[in-house]
Amino acid sequence: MSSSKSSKIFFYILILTLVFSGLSFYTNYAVASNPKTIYVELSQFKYNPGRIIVNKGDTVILELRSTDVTHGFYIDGYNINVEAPPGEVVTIRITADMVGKFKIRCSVTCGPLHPFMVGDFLVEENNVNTPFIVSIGLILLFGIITLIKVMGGVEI
Ligand SMILES: [Cu+2]
Repeated sequence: MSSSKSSKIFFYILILTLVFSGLSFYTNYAVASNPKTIYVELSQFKYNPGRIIVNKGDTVILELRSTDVTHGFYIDGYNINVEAPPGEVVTIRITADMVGKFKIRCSVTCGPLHPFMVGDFLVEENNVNTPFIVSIGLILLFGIITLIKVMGGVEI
């Protein structure tokens, strides 16, 4: 194998790796399909997951649990504001009828960094998980290119 050929293969593997890491970053988010329960952990000073993604029209059930002190769960624009005392599971049901990005905020003063306890509630218009589909497409594309390069030695 010539050094230029192996460096090209290396290049494609590198791209594949980047795509995979981008994909895995994306899957760290909670993506709801209809209907779905999402478990959210509240602690000083964050929500886990910090980003909840649903499709328009979805009914999503959130199970909130605080691991330390009482926190609040307020969704800007969705008229939701509940308190989650430690050790309790607080269940809320949301019908995602408005598309957009809505801030989740802690509505209970829970400590010095309380104002920074925020998250995102994303309601998407489309039914498909576009970044996921694009990532899969890219992986297939680079996989095929790499196969052609390795198997046939064809210059592209
Ligand atoms: Cu808090």
